[in-house]
Amino acid sequence: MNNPHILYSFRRCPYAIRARMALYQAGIPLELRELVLKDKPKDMLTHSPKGTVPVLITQQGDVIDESLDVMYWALQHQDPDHWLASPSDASEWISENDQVFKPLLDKYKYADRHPELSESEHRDNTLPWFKKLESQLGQHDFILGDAPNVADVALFPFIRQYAFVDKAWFDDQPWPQVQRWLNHWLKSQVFLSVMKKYPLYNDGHSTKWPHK
Ligand SMILES: N[C@@H](CCC(=O)N[C@@H](CS)C(=O)NCC(=O)O)C(=O)O
Repeated sequence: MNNPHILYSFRRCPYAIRARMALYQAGIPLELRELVLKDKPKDMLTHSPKGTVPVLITQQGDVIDESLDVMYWALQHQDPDHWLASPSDASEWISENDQVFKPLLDKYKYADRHPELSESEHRDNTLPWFKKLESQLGQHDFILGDAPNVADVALFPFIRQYAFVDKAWFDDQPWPQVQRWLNHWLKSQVFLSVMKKYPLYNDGHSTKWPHK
């Protein structure tokens, strides 16, 4: 019997969430190894010494340890809803999210570690990003048109994390399109399916996934 693909993952990590969403969408079965980040297993670090999740070890033994690479690998196998359409626009949105917005999100979420500004000043720095997203989502249902795209899925876990820092404040913002889009993904089958809780690999468990 073939070895399964193996995914080292952490349930709440936004990078791992987007990778799992693409793997789920592509219908790729694998062995899921759910971790605690404080106690990374040696076998994962042997394959990927940088020590971040997600890490995918393919059946062929290739190591893919960047979430975007996992997403593209999965969707290149199977992309039933054409999430890989408009690749250059998608990659612009994703790189702005990862390079510009994500560091601002971290400063807002962990404002106590960045005392050079107050929490609300850190949050103010994110407002241009939301203005841009709101305007884009006012033109069509999803970021790049009326159908979901890899850009939506790559950004969504970070917008989710941001929204839940202070959900009452977020819900109060004049961002109806972003709120609509976020709610769509929060209720989606693909997101709910990848957020199930599994026993930890650190305790000796791994899970056949997806577990329907
Ligand atoms: N560029 C990486 C970033 C992954 C990343 O930073 N993951 C975080 C968890 S959300 C991590 O594993 N951090 C290591 C740690 O906290 O020890 C990717 O896209 O996969």
